[in-house]
Amino acid sequence: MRTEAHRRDFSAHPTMATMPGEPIYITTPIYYVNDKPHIGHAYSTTVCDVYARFMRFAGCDVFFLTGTDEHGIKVEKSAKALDITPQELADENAKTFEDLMSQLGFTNDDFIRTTQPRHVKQVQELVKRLIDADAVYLGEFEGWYDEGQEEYYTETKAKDNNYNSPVNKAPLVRAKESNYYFRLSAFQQPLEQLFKDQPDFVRPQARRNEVLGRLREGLLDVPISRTNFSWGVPMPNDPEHIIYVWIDALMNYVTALGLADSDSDEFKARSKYWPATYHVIGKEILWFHAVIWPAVLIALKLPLPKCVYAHSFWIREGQKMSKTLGNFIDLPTMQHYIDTYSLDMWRYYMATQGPLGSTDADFSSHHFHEIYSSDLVNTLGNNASRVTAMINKYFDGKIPSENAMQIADHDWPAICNDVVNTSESAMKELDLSGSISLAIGLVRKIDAFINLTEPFKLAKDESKADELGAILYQCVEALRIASLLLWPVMPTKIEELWRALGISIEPNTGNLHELAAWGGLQLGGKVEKIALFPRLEAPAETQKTSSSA
Ligand code: ME8
Repeated sequence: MRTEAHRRDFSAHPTMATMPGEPIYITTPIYYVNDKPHIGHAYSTTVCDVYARFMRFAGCDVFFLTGTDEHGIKVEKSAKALDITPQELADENAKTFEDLMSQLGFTNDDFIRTTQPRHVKQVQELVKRLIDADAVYLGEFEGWYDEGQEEYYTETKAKDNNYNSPVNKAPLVRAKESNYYFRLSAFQQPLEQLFKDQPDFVRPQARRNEVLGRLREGLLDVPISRTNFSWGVPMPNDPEHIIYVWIDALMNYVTALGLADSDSDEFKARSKYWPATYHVIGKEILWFHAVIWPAVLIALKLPLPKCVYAHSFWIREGQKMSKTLGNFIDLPTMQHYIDTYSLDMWRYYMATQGPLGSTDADFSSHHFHEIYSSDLVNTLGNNASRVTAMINKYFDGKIPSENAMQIADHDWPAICNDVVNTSESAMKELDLSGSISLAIGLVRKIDAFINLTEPFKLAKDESKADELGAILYQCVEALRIASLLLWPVMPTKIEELWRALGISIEPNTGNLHELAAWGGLQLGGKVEKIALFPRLEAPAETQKTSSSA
């Protein structure tokens, strides 16, 4: 038997893994506008979105940034081929990325474009500060130049091609160029120190080890300007020189906060978010984020991000996705999955099955269908439908009283409290699948509890009405608490569930802890029967795969 005092105990002392109002800044890479959006872009952004929604719900002050990387020779060339200006090309393609953000229900607080004046102005200011700090100097470079490709080759590559262009076979020329260089070599020691002092600076661990290995080989200065194209930000002191696109792009993380423009409204409202909590990126761009970016920040005397999280890649049906194979999961393919299985299932699959660890993840239609059926249809959907149907059948749809009873040794307030805390801690560490599987695990526990206590049998015996009420109250209340933890990944379906449970919740008010306290559902509240996830036929290729397996 449990008393009222026992119940209040749990609501009064939620363990908090996050501080209320704690500023949190999470960023995605900014995406190149010379490509169309695909699953990779959707993935990194989903990871950030689920985290951002959860942390806002938990009461943190979150800023979530994404955007597009619009300068560089590639954009200039593609635009030329299409006979439009680079700005026109950038505008058109940036729009498809912005559309992606709303299509997939992302809650980014801003969308930065590197062609925006606010960014350009601050990049120039930041580069000026680097020059003033003597971290950038004018140097000379000599090498094998491919005039057709407008590209320098290393001695090895030039030799391998008999000093001819691998593309048009014309002889390579020995060319000299003046470039501005960033003094990366001067930051060897501070970077080594950073990796020592902040062991979680790069995650996961395997990626950190890779960076450390390369760092040990020694750092060379890097050119940060070119004169062979014009689509970019000019050097503040020498406008013939265009700032290398990677330096321009990395700076988006601070220009969006107005850090180099202290008169701007952005600076006033957003400077509190720096340093970033997480830069979420793909593993192929780790060197820029784990070595060049912190060195630039040290030179600028700005605090360093807390963590650069480099996830692995989605591959498709066992094969790497590439332009040559033409097997990218592009927008129309994503849309097909969303139309068939719901946007929430798409997000659930991304968040729970994605390559957040150090190995790649295989996207297969077979696996996608399996996860939908096992986790959403047979677990969450089935549980919500069972519980709401029984409350309708036995209690006229009115939430019964818990009758201060503890059934079958299940201390539900303690169980739920523990799940909420561990799920939140996992999310804080960006362990999305860990956090979500704890919530789904709670739903599985409710199912096991129903199987153990057999309310459908008790319903036949009128003298067991109190016990029946207590069981169903505990089921629906635990389901409500699990649903809070699942909202960040499946907002649409969970809001549907909340409507069926007769509750209205505004997650942006940051009251997760208050809501997660046991006893939130009021006696007599009205519950409607709900079917959240329809059972679907396995797709044709899935049937083939399963029968051949
Ligand atoms: O690199 N699986 O932009 P980009 C998972 N503009 N994620 C993938 C992926 C895959 N198969 N393919 C791509 C750039 N991604 C630069 C970034 S940041 C200052 C500048 C994701 O359009 C992953 O996050 O090529 C990767 O880092 C990003 O898309 C690359 O996007």
